[in-house]
Amino acid sequence: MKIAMVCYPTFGGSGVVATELGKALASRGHEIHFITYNTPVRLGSFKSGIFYHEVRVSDYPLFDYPPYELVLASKMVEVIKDHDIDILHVHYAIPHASAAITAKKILAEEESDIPIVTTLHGTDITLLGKDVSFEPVISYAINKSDTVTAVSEDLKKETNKLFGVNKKIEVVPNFFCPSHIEIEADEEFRKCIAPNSEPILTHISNFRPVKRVKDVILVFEQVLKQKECRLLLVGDGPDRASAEHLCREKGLESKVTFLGKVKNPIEPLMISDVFILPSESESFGLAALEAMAVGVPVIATNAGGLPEVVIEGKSGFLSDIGDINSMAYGVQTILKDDHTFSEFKSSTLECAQRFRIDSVLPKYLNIYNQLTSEK
Ligand code: GMT
Repeated sequence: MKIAMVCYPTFGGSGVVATELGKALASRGHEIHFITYNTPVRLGSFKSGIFYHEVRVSDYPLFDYPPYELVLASKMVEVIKDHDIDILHVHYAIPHASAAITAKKILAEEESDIPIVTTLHGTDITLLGKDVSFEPVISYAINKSDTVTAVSEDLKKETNKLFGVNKKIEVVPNFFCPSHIEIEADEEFRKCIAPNSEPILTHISNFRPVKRVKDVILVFEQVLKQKECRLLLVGDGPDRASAEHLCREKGLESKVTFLGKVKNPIEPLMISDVFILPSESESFGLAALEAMAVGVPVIATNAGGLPEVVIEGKSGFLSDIGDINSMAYGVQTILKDDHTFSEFKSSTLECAQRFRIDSVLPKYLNIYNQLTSEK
């Protein structure tokens, strides 16, 4: 099958899921055409069956706001026609789904049809979707897509609540690829972060307000009162400066490492003992799943789709948003003694297994097959 995969090329979860899905499909013999404005971060080196088409926006001086969506729609039409694409799979409602609808209409003028699969990832619904200026376009794009998927039951529920959706949304959860976690922990790296073998608490995100990075630091401060440990913060974004400031204010800077953006989050996760994700909203929490996939238990909030990923008492603990004491207690429980810690590690690994790519990929393939047979 020939699939055009449209996504954001950045570190965000939606781009990561789209890229990994495309790579997994290509390794099973499908032809994948990525359409986006930059090489997707997780694309890696050349692989057979993978093509990348760059969307370039003109910097014509008349444009105060470069018309990305229009150029994207044109690129979709061009790629679909030139490569005889069977399915257009767009990740993230804005502007990808709306551009896909434009492309579909253009092709319909030429008596040709392209089935559209739209995957909703979270912030396109829970943050942008709440902005009334986007609402009509998002509703339209969802309703005109041939199939709509959401990455969790919670996101499906939120989408139905916020928009006038006239179709069934299918839940296809995010996944991890076992081949990507087959790396050794870097002991030198671990030693740099925790020279005396202290447990390492880790957080990975885009440091946006929704991630509540300050809560991570407050939880760490609380845990430190009982147990020597280290904090590893991975990623970058608007709240990084204030997080660094908070660490200095609390005198924690010698025990906290800000790593910045990394291409492969598995490397810091391999040296981590507990992962902390205190988000205010999270449709799924891909970072939590990646931690679980390498046996790192997760302390998360009970927001959004997180309870569908993190299983209370098995792969970690869930707390109310902002409940620092409860989250610190969760960390302390996991790190109580070697036996408890290793029990948690193995039950965490077990909980992650249902999100292996081999269980999730057939769900997307069924959707594609159904749409192409209808076509
Ligand atoms: O978390 C972010 O801010 C990035 C965002 C994105 O669009 O890439 O992540 C969303 O999609 C991920 C992949 O499906 C989910 O795992 C994240 O939970 C979701 N983020 C939020 O809902 C805040």
